[in-house]
Amino acid sequence: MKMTFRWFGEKSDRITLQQIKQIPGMTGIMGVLDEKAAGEVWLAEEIRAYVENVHAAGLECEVIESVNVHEDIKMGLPARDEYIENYRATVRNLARYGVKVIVYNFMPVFDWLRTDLARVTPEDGSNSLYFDEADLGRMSPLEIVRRTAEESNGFTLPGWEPARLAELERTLRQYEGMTGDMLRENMRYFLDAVIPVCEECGVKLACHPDDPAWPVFGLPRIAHSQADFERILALRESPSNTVCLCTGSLGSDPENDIPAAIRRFGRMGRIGCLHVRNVKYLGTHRFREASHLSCEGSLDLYEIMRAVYETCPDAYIRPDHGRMIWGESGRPGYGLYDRALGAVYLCGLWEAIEKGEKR
Ligand SMILES: [Mn+2]
Repeated sequence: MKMTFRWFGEKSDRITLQQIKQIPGMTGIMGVLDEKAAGEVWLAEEIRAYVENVHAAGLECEVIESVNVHEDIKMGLPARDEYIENYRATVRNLARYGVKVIVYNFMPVFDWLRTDLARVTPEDGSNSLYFDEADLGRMSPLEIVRRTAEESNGFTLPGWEPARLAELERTLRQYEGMTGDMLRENMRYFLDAVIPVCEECGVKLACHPDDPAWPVFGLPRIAHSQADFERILALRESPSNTVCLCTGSLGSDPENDIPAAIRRFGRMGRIGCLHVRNVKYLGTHRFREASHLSCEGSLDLYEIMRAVYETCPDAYIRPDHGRMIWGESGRPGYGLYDRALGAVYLCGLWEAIEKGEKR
């Protein structure tokens, strides 16, 4: 297991590489070039500068996240071929600088969605990301984008800066009538073009689940259950076509058995990396993000780490979203303190599992 930490880069992350390096057990980052728009080529020079910076801090940079898929690819529009060509170029450039896993998602229009980015937990005064389908039902897509921008300390929903709201309406209209099967065929087209390049470069492409794990605003979504991922992996049989197993995203639906999904895809050799965090169920389609500890959420983190240990022990892992504690403010879900606590807890579980096994 390689413990890593998400880092957004010097320009858009207040957390420094040195702070990350000081977290016990930390070996590397899961990086992102935050200023790149979907569809743009990540240039070799930009990647080199980023990776060298990470290496200089004594950390590895073998996983890159959010190489976002342009909406035209998901919609199957004629311009997709040009964007796919750009994606292939980005994969080659990342591989040149030692990147082994690239995380993407295939969610139409929205990346993750929450109805409250700073829901206070009355018991201890911390706050965390929260979702309630009933609240979402009262909001239009435009409203939720606007609210997210207002509540997120200057950060916006990925790709939806307030300046692009007019475009959002147009994009939503373009998805009208698209079914899951149609979206899956567009994904197949994308994978058929990109996976061969990944194979050539020794890179794993890892699909992140829908978050939350069900369709929103009537948009099709095809990556929120074990059965969905069986289909995604079957779209192109290749060790490069993998899952980014995000326990909190898949786990937002209590129907998903997370340890079972890890064991299944781990045994297949098809887990590119994992995001590990906990969620607390508060009702139907209603949850908040809890601390990482099993006793504070609804997921069994011990069983999750056991499943990793048993089936994909060399996987890259990062603590996923944390709460805001100790007066910290910053990018919702991505503060320093609670994620650091999460990382150390996961390392502790790992040590206990490993030593227990060797006894
Ligand atoms: Mn995740």
